[in-house]
Amino acid sequence: MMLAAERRADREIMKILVTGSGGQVGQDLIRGLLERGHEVHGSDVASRPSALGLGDRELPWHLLDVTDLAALRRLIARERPDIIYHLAAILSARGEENPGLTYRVNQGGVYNVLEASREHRVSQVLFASTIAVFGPGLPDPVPDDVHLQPTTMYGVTKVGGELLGEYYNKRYGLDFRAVRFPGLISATLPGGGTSDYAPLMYVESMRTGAYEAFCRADTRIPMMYMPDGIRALIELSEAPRDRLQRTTYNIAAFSPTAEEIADSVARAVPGARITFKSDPTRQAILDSWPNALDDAHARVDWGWAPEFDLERMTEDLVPKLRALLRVNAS
Ligand code: VAH
Repeated sequence: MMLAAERRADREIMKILVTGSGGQVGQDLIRGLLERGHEVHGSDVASRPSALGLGDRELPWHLLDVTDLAALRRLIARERPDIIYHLAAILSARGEENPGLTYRVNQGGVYNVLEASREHRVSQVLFASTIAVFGPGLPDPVPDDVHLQPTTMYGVTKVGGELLGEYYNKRYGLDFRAVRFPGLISATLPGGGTSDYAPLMYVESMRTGAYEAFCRADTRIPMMYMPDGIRALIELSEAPRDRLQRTTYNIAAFSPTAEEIADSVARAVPGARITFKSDPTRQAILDSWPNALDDAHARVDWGWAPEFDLERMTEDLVPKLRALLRVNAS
């Protein structure tokens, strides 16, 4: 059911609101949605990053604190989006520094988005969940349906978000869809994530020639190149509802050790020196996460398949980062 949408060529053009637009996923998602011809509105507690290179005409921007339900109601009533991508969240490592704020932003924020979407008949809500919903002692690879015992407040709030979304789907018919992201690697730097050692290997090796990773060399978690992550969210949104047997899906790409990532970087960035010095707090979080995911349901229900492995990612990312760092250096 499309509200205020119009059909064009091969897809329906939608009006889309993205929360957490200034974050690592948000900036690349916005570019992907604009490339598909959608009308996109950005929102965040911060102003539009200049790095986006977009003005008000291409990307209207709304200052929004997702913990403020009244403000969210006003924005949705005024803009009438067809779809909301809800990305706003405090990530795992930063979340442990202030669990109370993380609960209010992450858990309160997802409740507010679902409630305002229900009230204003938003036709679909996409939610960025994460492998942080999983705790220790799970099978390898980890399937979709296992006991969820996260060790971080971030993980707890993402389990809550998945369950709330399922409730709003069953109780009110809200079309809620979510993917559990692996650690995402991109040129847009993340902030406060425990998987950040991976993108930082690329950025710091190119910026300074060296990087000391805060994890052991044998640390292995599921990873994904951002273009695959963005395509997964959009393809899940575009999937026919009657194909979907669940509301939340594991998605996987590759599961390298930190040392394997470092070796890939060193082959592409000659002279790069990457070392390892495990930080106990962040290592404990990493060790509680899966080594690998089973994403069979996503592949069967809506045709998910990654396009990048570690080497293809390195080949694509390093030139982009070189250009970006040269621009920022000038
Ligand atoms: C984090 N980048 O590190 C996020 C992600 C799988 C990790 O959810 O918190």
